[in-house]
Amino acid sequence: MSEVVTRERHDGIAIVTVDSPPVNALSAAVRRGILENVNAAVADPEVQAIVLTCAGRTFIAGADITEFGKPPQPPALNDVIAALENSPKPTIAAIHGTALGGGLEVALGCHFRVAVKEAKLGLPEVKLGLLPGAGGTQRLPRAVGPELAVQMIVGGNPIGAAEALKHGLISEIVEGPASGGEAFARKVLAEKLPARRLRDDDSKLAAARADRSIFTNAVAAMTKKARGLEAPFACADAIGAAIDLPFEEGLKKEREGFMKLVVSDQSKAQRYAFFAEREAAKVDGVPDGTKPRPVSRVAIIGAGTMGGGIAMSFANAGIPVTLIETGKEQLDRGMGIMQKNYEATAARGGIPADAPAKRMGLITGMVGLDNVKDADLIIEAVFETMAVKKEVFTALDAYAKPGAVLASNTSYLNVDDIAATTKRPQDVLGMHFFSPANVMKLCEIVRGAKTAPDALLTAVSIAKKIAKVPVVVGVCDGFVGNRMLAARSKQSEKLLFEGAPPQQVDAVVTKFGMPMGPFAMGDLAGLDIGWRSRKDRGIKSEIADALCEAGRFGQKTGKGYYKYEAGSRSPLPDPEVETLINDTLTKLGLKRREVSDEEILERMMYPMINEGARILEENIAARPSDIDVVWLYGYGWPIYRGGPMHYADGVGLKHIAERLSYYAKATNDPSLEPSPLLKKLAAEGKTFASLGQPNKAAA
Ligand code: T1G
Repeated sequence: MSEVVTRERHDGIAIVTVDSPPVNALSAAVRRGILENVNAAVADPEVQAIVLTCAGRTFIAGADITEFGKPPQPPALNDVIAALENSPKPTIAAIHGTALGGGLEVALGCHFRVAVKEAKLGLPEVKLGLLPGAGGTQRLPRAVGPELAVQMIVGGNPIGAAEALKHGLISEIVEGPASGGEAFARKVLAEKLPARRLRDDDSKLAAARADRSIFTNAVAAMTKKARGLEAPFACADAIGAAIDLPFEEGLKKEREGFMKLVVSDQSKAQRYAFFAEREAAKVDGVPDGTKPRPVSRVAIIGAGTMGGGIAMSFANAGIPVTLIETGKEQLDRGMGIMQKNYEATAARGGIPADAPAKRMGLITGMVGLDNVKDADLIIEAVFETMAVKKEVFTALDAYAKPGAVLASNTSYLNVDDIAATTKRPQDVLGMHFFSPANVMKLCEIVRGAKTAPDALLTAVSIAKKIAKVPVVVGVCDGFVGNRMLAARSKQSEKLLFEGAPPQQVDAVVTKFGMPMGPFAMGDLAGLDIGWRSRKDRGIKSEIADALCEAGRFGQKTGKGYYKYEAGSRSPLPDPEVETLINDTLTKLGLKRREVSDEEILERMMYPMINEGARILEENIAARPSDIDVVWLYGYGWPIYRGGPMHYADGVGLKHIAERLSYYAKATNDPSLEPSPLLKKLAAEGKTFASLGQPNKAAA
């Protein structure tokens, strides 16, 4: 195996270089290599200073997550860091790309840090359900002060080189990392700059030691949205130990906190989700060497809510967009809404003040489908009926240039039927964005029967480029996410008829960790949408129909399953709804019963999992983890539970199959019978993960 760490000496300066693609993660070999080369440089009388740098695209991006859950191999990361920190010769970390997690902790062990201007520095362990376990919670507060340390560690987001310089995390912004590091090393020697061990310098802790509210206020601000998560609070405790205790004792507290989190179900789920997201972008069944088609201009058909949100996603990534409408009035309305959205974000500091103008400058509004001719990718986001889609795709077939990829944003219509209206079905696929499309990260890439492999790769790679999380799905009603949601909605509807009030069902689902329950979601989307579609299909749903007949469409009418105070979006239980449900059930001759929270949770989750198993049987999703990625990034499934299929493995498929069989009989609903795949795995005592787990997540 090639050397993952090498050492050169340039006129008295030792350059230790890590070269372990793809991200120079701190595998055992890398840790060993750094330690051996630093010790050798310290022992080399010709060496006056030591620079640690990395080859490839980034400085060390953290511990090697694939090693978690396996027996630890020496040397421990803390020993590697101690060698740098206790070196009698100045040690300098020269940073490019992203110095993250253990990577930044190694740099914090050095006496100096320098970085190129595009570099990012962070401790994102909290996003893996962990805390920095190699001194980060003790050294970072000493480097930048407790407030920024809380933001970086509890929030988990990196800062740029300029901010790092401003707060004293780095000493200088340099050109090339290695050459810049070497030049800085010469400066340290020439100017006899004192080598500073962060562990010896508590000066930046003094204010918080004098007034702990500086720390507690920062923690309160950063844990506001940490509902249900363990790691953010453990991170805060470890930083608190840096304020309250001497360095070595603080390090012990950090270690204790880390060892607890690393074996927790939450961290295992969050590490699983990290790899699942990356696995999902690897498309099965594509011939080796297939390349995505180049995309330099995108056209979006429809400037409504979805079209506008999609256009913003591309503009945010700096990709020019032609936004097309049938009439100037609709176009102007759509452009106006995007402009307002950008200005509102800028006003609250979410984007720079000049961003609205820059991004709107990338969106060209046009009337008429013939304006798609320069586009390499065309995304249709028009009215959700097959008739309209077919009309649009027939026109696109005529106007779009050869090789342009034609994508429909349909949320459930048959992409093969849409493709069949064109002479180029190989260029047609679905790109199902989730509303609001400029915010939600999930993009279901719907692979048609005739979609060409390079067209598919084009959609996947452009989705990643606009910071979406692509998941390739097959053609069926609702694809993956909405198909499973339908299974849950059927049960939530039935629970109403059996006696569970909407607020009880929603409370169980939100307590589980979902952002919203099914009935509050219905009020948000608008109950009239489902009502119209049921009437078109001649289907009755007496309670929902009664609500709509009473003009209760949800938030848009100030009342639906809940009532809403003027100007508020928080759902309030409404006695009128209680009466309406009772009257409807009396009319139907149905008696209500007490339904337990446990039953509600099982009937919310297990039918979805069963539908997920059917989706795998039908090859609509390639892996169970793809289904989890859909729910994590499209529906707000709590990251610390990993996704429905990961959650099912934790509950146990045998138990789930038994409960589904019970409910199938108890509620006379054969659709609840466990699917063949679920039955088979349960009988064999296997897990969904046994079907193909993201290949790096630890067991
Ligand atoms: N360990 C192992 N593999 C990793 C990895 C890591 N830390 N980071 C990335 N990879 C793999 C990834 O799976 C993918 O593999 C490839 O590298 C490219 O990644 C002790 C305990 C660095 C910003 O959390 O945020 O340090 O799919 O597709 O979009 O306190 O990777 O190609 O086979 O994401 O350019 C803390 C995690 C660890 C950083 C690059 N560090 N990584 O993004 O590429 S815990 C992190 C990232 C820790 C210490 C604690 C990103 C990136 P494959 P990619 P990218």
